[in-house]
Amino acid sequence: MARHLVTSALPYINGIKHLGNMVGSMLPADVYSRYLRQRGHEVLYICATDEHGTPAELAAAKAGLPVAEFCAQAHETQKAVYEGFGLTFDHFGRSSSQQNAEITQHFARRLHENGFIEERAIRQVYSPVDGRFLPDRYVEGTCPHCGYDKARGDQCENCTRVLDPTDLIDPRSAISGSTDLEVRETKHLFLLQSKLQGEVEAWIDENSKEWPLLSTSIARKWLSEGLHDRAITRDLEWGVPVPADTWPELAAEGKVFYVWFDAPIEYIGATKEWADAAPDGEARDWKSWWYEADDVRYTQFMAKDNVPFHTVMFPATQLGVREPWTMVDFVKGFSWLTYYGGKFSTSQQRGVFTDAALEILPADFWRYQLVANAPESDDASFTWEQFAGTVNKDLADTLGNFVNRVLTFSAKRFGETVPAGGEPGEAEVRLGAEVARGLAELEEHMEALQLRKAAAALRALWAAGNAYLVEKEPWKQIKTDQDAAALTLRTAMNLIRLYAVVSEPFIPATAATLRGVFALEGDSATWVTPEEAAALDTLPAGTAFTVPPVLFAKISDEDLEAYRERFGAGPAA
Ligand code: B3M
Ligand code: ZN
Repeated sequence: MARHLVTSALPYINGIKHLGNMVGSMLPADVYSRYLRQRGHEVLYICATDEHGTPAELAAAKAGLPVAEFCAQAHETQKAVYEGFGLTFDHFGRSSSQQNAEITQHFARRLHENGFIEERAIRQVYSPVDGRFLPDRYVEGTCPHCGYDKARGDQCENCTRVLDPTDLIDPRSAISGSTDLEVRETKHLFLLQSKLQGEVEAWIDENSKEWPLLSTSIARKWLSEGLHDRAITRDLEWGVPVPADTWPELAAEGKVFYVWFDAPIEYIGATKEWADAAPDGEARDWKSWWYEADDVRYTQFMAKDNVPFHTVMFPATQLGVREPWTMVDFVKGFSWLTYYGGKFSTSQQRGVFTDAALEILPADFWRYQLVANAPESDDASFTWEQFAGTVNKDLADTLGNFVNRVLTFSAKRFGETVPAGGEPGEAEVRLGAEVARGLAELEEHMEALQLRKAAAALRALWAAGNAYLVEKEPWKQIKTDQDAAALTLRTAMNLIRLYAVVSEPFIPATAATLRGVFALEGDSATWVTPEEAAALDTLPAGTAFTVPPVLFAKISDEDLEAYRERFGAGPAA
């Protein structure tokens, strides 16, 4: 048994996320956390809203709310959606917490003491019309690398390169649209990442051996371009204040830390929030997960645009602090999920957003479809046609129909208890061996975090049940040999019980329904070994059961048409 720390990239506070965000961070982290818990590991799954920086200020201004109020509301809204998706965070925190401010300031002081932070005067974009400096996303313009004309001052969405506002061609203010911009001098703190390049490289060499290629290739590319010293403070209202004990002048000017400096530290901050929120009598030791925590295995989940920050910049920060904070062991990066091959776009209302998804269908439909088609090594495209295909074939036919056929037929012929009679023969031994092999495969892919393959292995387990039914034909057996039919149905019910356990990470609500089918003690989702699964005899004859309602309603042609109509389909305009 190990201790597993799991984090998924912190969703920005500025709006409801789309399915692409979900599949590239929180959902796979939840699937993995659930699996680890079922296997008896101690798991701490931490996430939070990322609340600082220009996106938060801009969204608050648009909503006409003070930024603190906007963030408090938007946090609750996002939290409710994630609960709807069945995400089992141990804590869903807020990067604007006091805990994060304290740890962020501590990191900054330590970096300063160790010679990795320096004060520099820099030239920054100033807008006389807006009466303020325009950091990051407050400036928009044309990307100097790829020519995309809506690039933001912090990063180009199109080519993912990190930018400085002064890099943009034809810059304009994101607040007023003013192009009357000047460059003025102001003081900021710089993180001297260039001094840490060698250490980060050595750390990557040593620790990235098992990472997926997507993660290592991005890390290597960044390192090969060289780590540059970066400004880690901003002229904003909202953020973690620069500590006055260390930088009185900057603190007096109201400087705050750059959002990407405090956001990864919030993984730690949120863990402290979790500990501070412990109910009476429950001891939660946040530091045991993060400090001198040699027994902790730490896995991070994120989309590819976040990989540089997690594989290079945050490690540089942690190394520069010169304290034994937990560093990541495995970085699971994801490519993009597209909508009919194009971008999901909030501004153009293209694609499916997580709140709307739950309005039309329960979470398990989405969870399974998204994980089974996750953009793991390449981009993947979401289309309604493919969604309906996966749901109808895998969930409705292969799993749902199997469960209903077996239970309905058995209830009708033998009553609502697992039927006795018959001795397992060659077909059952063969099925057992297949199930054991399939389960071992599922475990292997889960351990390696190959989620598409894991979903395929799960689907193969469901399909094995169907093949067995087709082979044995209990509806024919019953006419000539009651015992033979009873054996077939009892064996099939054992499969259902197995599905109720091994489907849990992917479709937890359905798995819970399936566990509730049989009148067994408690609701054990404890993982089973391939050997136990092969025996197909954990459900004793005589166990009472109930036939559940249809597990997955099929998506009809009319549904499909309605979804296409509501969400738009086809290539981007
Ligand atoms: N909020 C970016 C994003 O939502 C950022 C991730 C922070 S992880 C520490 O894609
Ligand atoms: Zn670009």
